[in-house]
Amino acid sequence: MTSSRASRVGVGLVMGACASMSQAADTSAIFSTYFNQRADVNFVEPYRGWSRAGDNFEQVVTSLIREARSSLDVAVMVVTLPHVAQALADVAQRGVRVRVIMDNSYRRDWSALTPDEVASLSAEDQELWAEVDTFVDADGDGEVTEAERASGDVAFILASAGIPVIDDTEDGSKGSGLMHHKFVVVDGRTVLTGSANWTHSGFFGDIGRPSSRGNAENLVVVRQEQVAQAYAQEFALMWGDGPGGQRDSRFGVRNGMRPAMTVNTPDGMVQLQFGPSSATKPSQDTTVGLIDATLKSATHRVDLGAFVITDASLTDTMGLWPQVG
Ligand SMILES: [Ca+2]
Ligand SMILES: [Ca+2]
Repeated sequence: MTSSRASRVGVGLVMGACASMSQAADTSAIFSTYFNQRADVNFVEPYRGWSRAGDNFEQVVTSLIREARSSLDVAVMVVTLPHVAQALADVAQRGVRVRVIMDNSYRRDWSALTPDEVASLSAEDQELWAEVDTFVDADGDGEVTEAERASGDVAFILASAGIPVIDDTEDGSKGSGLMHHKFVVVDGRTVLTGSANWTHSGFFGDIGRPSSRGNAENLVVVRQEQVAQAYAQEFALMWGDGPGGQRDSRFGVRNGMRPAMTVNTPDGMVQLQFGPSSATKPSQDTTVGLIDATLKSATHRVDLGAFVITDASLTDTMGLWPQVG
């Protein structure tokens, strides 16, 4: 599955430090980075059982989830991986407060769709349905049993564990289809973020396509309370009072302007900012402005990996580079 919606909402996390590179969780490092396409480490994919190069994102995510002692705030556009849901259920069952926010377009009872409903989905959604179906109808007989849902259906596993889940209709709207975050805050002290949705196609590749190893994606873990708290505050704006109750959840531009913040750590500096911003705000105050200022601060080299770059001010900035050398 491609990420055609990847550019709609910007979250800028610009790291000034050289992050550590390790497969195993290094709980002493402030910054840890992971890449599912890196060539220098190998792992066995948990669902297809294939040995391959890259970091095992699911292991990174579930290990971090299992570290939680008090709270887990998960804001991820789409989650389909049963092992992740099971890890969330396990920590909830030992008393950790787990809260989950997803995008309304992807928070569906996928396994309950009729063949006609599946046929009417977009091609992108059909791929996602097929992924969920592979997990949920584990024996592939076309019938979904209660036992199959209990082991393979994320929505069912979270609901069974009593984990509250909201999406961006919780503000009383029809939903924006733009809850594009992929982060989890652990105990208010550690945050994992990155480019990948928590799906098989995001972490490992399209499950039914043997040649697929997935889009090139990254995860970043930051063990620094100020950074984690910035994400916790973003979560709190979206969560409001949670499911039902008041309509005090806020999404997208209704979150108001959150300025860029800078955090200095012993291992380097982090600048971060949450989008989107209202179109009436000056560009330099937005995530685009933060990225642009970071690009302009380069003196001799920029290594840039992006799925798509459409913003004219950023391409203008890069267009100047050949002239400045
Ligand atoms: Ca079945
Ligand atoms: Ca509410």
